[in-house]
Amino acid sequence: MKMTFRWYGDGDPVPLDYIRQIPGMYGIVSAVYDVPVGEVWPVEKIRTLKTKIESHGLKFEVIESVPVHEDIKLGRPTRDRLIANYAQTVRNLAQCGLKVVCYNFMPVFDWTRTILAMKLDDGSSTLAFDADEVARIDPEQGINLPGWDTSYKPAELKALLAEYRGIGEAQLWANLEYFLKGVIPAAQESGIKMAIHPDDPPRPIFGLPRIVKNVADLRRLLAIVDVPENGLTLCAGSLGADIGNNIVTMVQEFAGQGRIHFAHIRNVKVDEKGNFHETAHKSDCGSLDIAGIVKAYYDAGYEGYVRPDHGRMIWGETGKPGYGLYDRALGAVYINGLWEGVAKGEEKSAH
Ligand code: DNO
Repeated sequence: MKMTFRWYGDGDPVPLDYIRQIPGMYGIVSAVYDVPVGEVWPVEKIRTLKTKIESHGLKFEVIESVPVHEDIKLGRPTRDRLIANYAQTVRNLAQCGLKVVCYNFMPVFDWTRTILAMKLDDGSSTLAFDADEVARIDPEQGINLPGWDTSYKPAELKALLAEYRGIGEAQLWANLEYFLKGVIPAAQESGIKMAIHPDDPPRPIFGLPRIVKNVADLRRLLAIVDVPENGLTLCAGSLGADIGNNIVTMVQEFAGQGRIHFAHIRNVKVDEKGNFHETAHKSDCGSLDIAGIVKAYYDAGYEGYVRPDHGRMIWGETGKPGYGLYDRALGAVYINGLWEGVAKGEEKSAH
């Protein structure tokens, strides 16, 4: 297991030098942020980013994310050019020594929360999702949630939502298949592992189809192109927001098959109605068995990348919601501790 930390580039308030001081930190997960979605990431830009990260004593082997253009998800005629660009970006990343590309196939919007700073009893604040609040929103009237992509004008958003309603899950699957068949060969040739991130939360919202949300979806995805380069970012917190998802058995199955290339580990407190909030990583802070998840990775002989996922805001820190330094650093150290505990336990029982 290689421990990594997400960093948003020069605008990130968390300095690389601080990340380096987290014990056991191997590398940075980042992206080129100033190339428009759908265009090729130039080799020079990737190199500049890599040189910068490495000059701080950290490796740069994982991209999160190369975004998938909406036209690809919608299956519009422009998709062939966009998929060819994506494949070229994959080759350029390989040329610069990158190993894993995380991406998602969520229509219109990435992760969704209704509040970015819910107060917890201990005075920390965290990201949360209130299912009733989402149900009350009429997307036709515009969506105004924290973190929501405001680049869409209300009329544009309305048209896009209507287009996706026409598409539904079956066509979205077909469009994902078309994308994978275009991109995975480039990944195979160049030695990149593609790692899809599941939907967050793992259920349809605002009438938008969502297709990467449970074990059946993950199996279906992997079967489309059944090679190791077509793999997963197994995000415990995203999938864990559905109490029907058992993350430990998912790790056992998919890490066992060598199909998880990137592990996102975080905890969430979930109720039956689908409301949830993010918690500290420690197992008893939330609903997920983080110790069991880490052990499952260990038992599967997992050698891929892992990162602590969102953290709460603690100790007066302000910054990008979910992506402060302190609580994520605690998460990284906790995960490393769990790993070492399992490893040492195994050594002992072997003697
Ligand atoms: C949220 C992240 C996601 C993730 C993308 C991957 O904090 O886990 O935004 O980076 O879905 O494409």
